[in-house]
Amino acid sequence: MISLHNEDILEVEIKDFLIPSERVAHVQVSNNLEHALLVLTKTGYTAIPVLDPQYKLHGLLSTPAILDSILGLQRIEFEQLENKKVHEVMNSSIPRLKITDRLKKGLDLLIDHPFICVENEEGIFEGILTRRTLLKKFNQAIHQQKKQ
Ligand code: 2BA
Repeated sequence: MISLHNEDILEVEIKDFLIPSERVAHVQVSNNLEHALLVLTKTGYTAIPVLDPQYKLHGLLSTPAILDSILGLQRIEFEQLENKKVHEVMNSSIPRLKITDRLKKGLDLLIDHPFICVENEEGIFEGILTRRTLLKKFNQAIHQQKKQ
């Protein structure tokens, strides 16, 4: 169990733990699904953020959602990929964090999601908070506490 000493960590602002937007793979709302599948496959990630040209966050796109959208009765209809757009398939009801939110809120959301998108007050995408980053932080804190 994480002791009370670690309560301080939970109050830290998440901005210190972000993967910044310039290092996050993303797709644009108006991209076609062929391009999106290429980005997802090349980066190796299961799901990535969907942004517009002003970097506003619109949702998330995953490989399963793309494949489901081109599933015909008998087969996967890959020829549909170039005609369909990202905004038709993305999930737009996603949890979001503000850059000023505390790690505690991130922890709550990361129980059910592998990563959470972080935006500023204007809804501009700032980066993501991942389970990996959070677990690393807790691991460090627990080891530090053991040494004391
Ligand atoms: P997934 O793609 O399902 O990846 C699950 C975990 O597998 C990742 O956990 C990471 O530990 C590892 N992993 C997958 N692809 C990787 C790669 N290309 N390089 C290094 N490690 C990789 P987290 O790091 O906690 O990430 C959680 C989720 O956040 C990922 O789920 C992905 O959907 C998203 N994500 C993470 N970093 C991203 C980035 N730079 N750009 C876009 N999306 C990212």
